[in-house]
Amino acid sequence: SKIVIDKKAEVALRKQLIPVTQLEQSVLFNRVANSLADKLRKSSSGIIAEHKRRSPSKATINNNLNVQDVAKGYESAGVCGMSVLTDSKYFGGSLDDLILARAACDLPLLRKEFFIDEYQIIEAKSYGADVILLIAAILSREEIKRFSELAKSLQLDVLLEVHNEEELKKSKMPSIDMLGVNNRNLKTFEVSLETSKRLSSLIPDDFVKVSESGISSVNAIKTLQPFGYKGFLIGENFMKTDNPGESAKEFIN
Ligand code: IGP
Repeated sequence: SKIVIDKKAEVALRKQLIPVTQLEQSVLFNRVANSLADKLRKSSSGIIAEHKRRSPSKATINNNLNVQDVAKGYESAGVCGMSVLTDSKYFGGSLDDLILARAACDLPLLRKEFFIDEYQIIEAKSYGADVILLIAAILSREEIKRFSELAKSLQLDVLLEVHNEEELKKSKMPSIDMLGVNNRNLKTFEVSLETSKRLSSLIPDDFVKVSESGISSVNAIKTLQPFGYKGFLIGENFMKTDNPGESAKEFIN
C-alpha cells in the first residue's frame, strides 16, 4: 500500500541519519516502562486518550494546542494512557510530540505509528514510549511475531489492531498484550461500533480487549463493556475541543 511504501522510504532515511547504536544512547532507552495493559485490567474507565491534530478522514481536528498541555490535561483527568500520533504525512505528528508528552506526564504512552521496520520500535523506546501499535492489515504473521517479540524484549507493551476476522486469526500469539478492534474501516473511513461487538467473542480472554475509533459518548462505552472491552481509544472526540483533558474527565468514573 501507499502508506507502507512511504514509511519504508522515511525509515530508510532516518536510519542513515541516526543509527540504532545512537538511539540506544538515549537516557530514555533504559527507562522502566509503565504497562498500559496492567492499568487497563485494573481500571473501570479504561480510557486511552489520543493526541491527534488531523487525520486523512477529517482534515484539521485541532491545530491550536500544545502537546505538553494536552498530556497534562489527560493525566489529571485520570486516563489510563495516552496515544501520540508520530506520523507526519497523514496525521501531522512527530517524534518530538512523543518526547514532549514524555517530559510532561507519567502516563503510559502509545507510539501511534505505521510500524513496518524494527528500527521504529527502537525509536519508540528511545523517545519514551511504553507501548507500540501493530496494524494487522499491513503486516504478515511473521512480521507481527518478529516485531512484537522485539518490543517485549524492550519491555514495551504491544497493541495489535485488527478490523476483521482474517486479521484476527493471524494475530493471536503470546507476545501480543492487547487486541484492538478498529471501528473505522480504513478504506471507506466509515465507523461502526458493531465491528467491536462482532469480533469480541473471537478474542481469547488472555488479551486485553480495546475498542478503537468513533467513540463519542459514555453510553457507547457502556454498550461495549458487556462484550469484554477494557480499553477505549478516543481521539477526535477529545481533540476537537479547546480542552481535551476537561473533555476526557467526563469519561472517567
Ligand atoms: C482514535 P477517533 O475516531 O476517536 O479519533 O480514533 C484512534 O482509534 C484512531 O486515530 C486510529 C488510528 C489507527 C490512527 C486507530 N487506529 C491507526 C492511525 C493509525
